[in-house]
Amino acid sequence: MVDIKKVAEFLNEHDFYRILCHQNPDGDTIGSAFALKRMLEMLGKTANVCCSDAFPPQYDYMTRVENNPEADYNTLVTVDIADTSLFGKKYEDLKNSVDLNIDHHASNSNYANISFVDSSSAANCEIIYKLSLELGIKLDSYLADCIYTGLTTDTGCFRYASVTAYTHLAAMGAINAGAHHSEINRAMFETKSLARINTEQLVIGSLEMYFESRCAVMMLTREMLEKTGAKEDELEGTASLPREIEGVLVGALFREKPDGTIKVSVRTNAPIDASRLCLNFGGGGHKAAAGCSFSCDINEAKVKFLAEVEKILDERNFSNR
Ligand SMILES: [Mn+2]
Repeated sequence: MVDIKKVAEFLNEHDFYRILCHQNPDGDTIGSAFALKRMLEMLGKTANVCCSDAFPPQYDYMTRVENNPEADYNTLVTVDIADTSLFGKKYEDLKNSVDLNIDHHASNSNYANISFVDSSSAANCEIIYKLSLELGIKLDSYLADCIYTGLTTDTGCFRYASVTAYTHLAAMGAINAGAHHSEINRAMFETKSLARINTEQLVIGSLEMYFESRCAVMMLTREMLEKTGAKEDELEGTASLPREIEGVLVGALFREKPDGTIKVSVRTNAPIDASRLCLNFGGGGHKAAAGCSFSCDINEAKVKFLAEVEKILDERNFSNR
C-alpha cells in the first residue's frame, strides 16, 4: 500500500478525473466523491462524479453542483468501494481500469492500480480530510459539509466503536471550516419520511421474542413495503430496531427481497458474535453487525436461524439464566 503523500502526489500529477461512488450510495461515498471533486477543482483540474444509482435527495446539498457523469476522463478514482462487485450494473465494466482506490474497509480486495486503504479510519471521509491537509487545501464550508457528512453517517453520529480521536479531530477541522453539523445530523438521524415511519410501525408490530427475551425477531415483508410505499434508500437503519430492546443479545430483521430471497440482518450485543452466527448460513460481517441470506420461505428461514441462535445462547451458559 502507498502512503498518503503518494496519493497526494498522484492527484497533483494527473488530470481529467472520474470519481466513482459505490452502488446504493451513502453519505460517506457521496461525501468522499464530491469533496475530492471540489478539491481537485481547487487544484485547477477537471473532475466529475458518477454512480450506478441515483443520489438520494437528502444529500442534495452535496450533489447539486455542476457535474457531468458521462464526461470523458483519463483518471479513474474510486472512493469508499471495497470491491468491484459494488460498482453497480452501470459501471461494472470499469472493474479492470481503476487507477486509484481510496478506501477504509479492511476487506478491500486491492482491485486498483494504486490502493490507499486505511482500515483504522472510521469513515472514508477521514482519509479525504487527511488528503486535504496533505494537498494544502483550505476547507470551505461545502468541503466541510461533505467531509462532516461522511464522518457522521459512517459512525452513527460518532457512536460506533470504530470512532477514534482522529475522527473527532477531522470533525473539528470540518466544524472550524463551517460545517453545518447540527443541520446535517438532524437531517441524517432525526428525519424520516412518513412512509418510513409507517413501515417501522408494521415492522415493530411483527416483533417476536425468543429464548427468555434474549433474541428479538422482526419481519419486513414485500407486502409491508407495498402498503407503505417506502423505498430501499428509506430503510437504512431499520435493521437495528430489534437490538434496541433492553436485554436483547441477538436482534434479527428478516427481510423479503424483491426476488423472493430472505435477507437476515443481524445485530448483536457482546458477547454474541454476529458474524460467527451468520457464517453458519454462508453469510458474514462484523462482530456486532452481520447478515446472511436464505432462499426459502420466510418462516422456514426463521426456524433454521432460531435453531442456531438457541445453540449459541446455550453454549454461552449465561449466569443470569
Ligand atoms: Mn464508508
